[in-house]
Amino acid sequence: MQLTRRNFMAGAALTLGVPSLFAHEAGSAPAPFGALPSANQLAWHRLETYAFLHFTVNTFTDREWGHGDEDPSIFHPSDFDANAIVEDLQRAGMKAVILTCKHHDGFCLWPTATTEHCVRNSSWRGGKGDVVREISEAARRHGLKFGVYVSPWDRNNPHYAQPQYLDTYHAQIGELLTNYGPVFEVWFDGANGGDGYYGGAREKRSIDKDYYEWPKIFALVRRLQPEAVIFQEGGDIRWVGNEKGFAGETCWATYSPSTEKGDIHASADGRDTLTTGTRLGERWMPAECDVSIRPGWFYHAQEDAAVRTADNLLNLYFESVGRGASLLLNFPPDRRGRIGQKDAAAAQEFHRRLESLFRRNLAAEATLRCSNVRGRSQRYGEHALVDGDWTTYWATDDAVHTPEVVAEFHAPVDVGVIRLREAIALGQRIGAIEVDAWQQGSWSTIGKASSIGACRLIRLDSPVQTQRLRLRITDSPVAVALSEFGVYSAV
Ligand code: FUL
Repeated sequence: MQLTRRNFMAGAALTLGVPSLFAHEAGSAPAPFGALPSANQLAWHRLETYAFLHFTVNTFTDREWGHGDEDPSIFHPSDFDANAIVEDLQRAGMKAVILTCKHHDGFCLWPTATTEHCVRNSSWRGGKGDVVREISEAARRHGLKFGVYVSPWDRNNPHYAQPQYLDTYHAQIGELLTNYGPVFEVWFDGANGGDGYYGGAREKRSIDKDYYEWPKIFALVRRLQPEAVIFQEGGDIRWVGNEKGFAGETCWATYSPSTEKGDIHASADGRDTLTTGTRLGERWMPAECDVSIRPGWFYHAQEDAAVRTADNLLNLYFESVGRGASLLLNFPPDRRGRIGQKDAAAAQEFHRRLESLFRRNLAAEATLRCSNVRGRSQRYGEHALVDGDWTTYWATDDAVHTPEVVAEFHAPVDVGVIRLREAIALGQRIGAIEVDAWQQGSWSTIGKASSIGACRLIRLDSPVQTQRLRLRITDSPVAVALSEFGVYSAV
């Protein structure tokens, strides 16, 4: 007899007998486990892919880090068009955009009251332009969220490394978080290289880690933009430990900030705990993978031939979003103030391929059988695994930690990618899973993973043809709460 979802539930009720030992659990959700995400972090998890825009005087000097002595008049994009930029990002599937409102050189892309080193003194639009306004408004018009990057290190300011600079810096943050509408993320860079122009002093200045008064800055962000997440040590989102676009194969959203003092951003690559997170860590602090579509963060004509391909971007996606982190993909506008055609085309093709991959969840057309359903309640049944809703989930009874789900397809299917999402509002519960395919009369394991969290993608080296797939939770300290079981054909 073919089991349908409905008669499986009836069957389960019969075999388990009534009343169940766990009848009291029928209506109650599993208790939350470990560190939990805030509402801001939950909203942030939904974005998955969003863009960085690195744009400033460096675009015109061909540098990555401006010294701080640039003449503001050199900022002169010939054809700046915020709508065109945001439309390119939208076609690339980007859900938000973070603009470098001030990079290390100190030049402000908005007409700030805090310094003359800003767009007001540029030749662009006769000094009347405001890049922050135009990008933030274009983003809102196109349904993308807007975020700000505002570098703590300022190689232009004469008072940098002295207490006086802090008033300026905090006021700059205040302006950006007051005058440009809702901000979803505030990005505080950790780079502090030392030497700079500093109002003509041209010397090396160093600071200690408490210099910026982070508690004061965090309080300012919380007051002015209560829905924003903060990217910075001790904030809401952690750096993934490299700028190559990958999270660890195991990457927990939970993290125990290191007791080690110093600048976590100072190392270029592979800071292990940042990359993998901490199982059962004390805070929910998921990883963000910042990476550029070109070798540099800013536009350099000589890198026109080195734009990532759609294939390469897909790999980044599987190694970031597919491991529970986010992909913050940088697009450097060129001297026109536009995203290059090659960059836009590669990113658009990347998005098109992702859309076609995830268009059809084969598991939604299969008959699903779960080995256990919490309190045998319809509410926690297998249908929640395929309804596309992140808030509903299949859950097990408290005593059941290693359940399984079998998907029976109506005809053989080619399985290329599997997507799992935990109901993360209840914490990161699952420790490990395995996936088996029914082949020639027995089960063979085709995939394994450790951390699941908001998203885990298992990409098979080559598609596996099968009519029956089994997901086994092999390690969980508590009842399972899984929101999605997605089965997709290859990209
Ligand atoms: C780094 C900076 O030094 C780079 O210039 C860039 O802004 C990158 C996103 O962060 O720390």
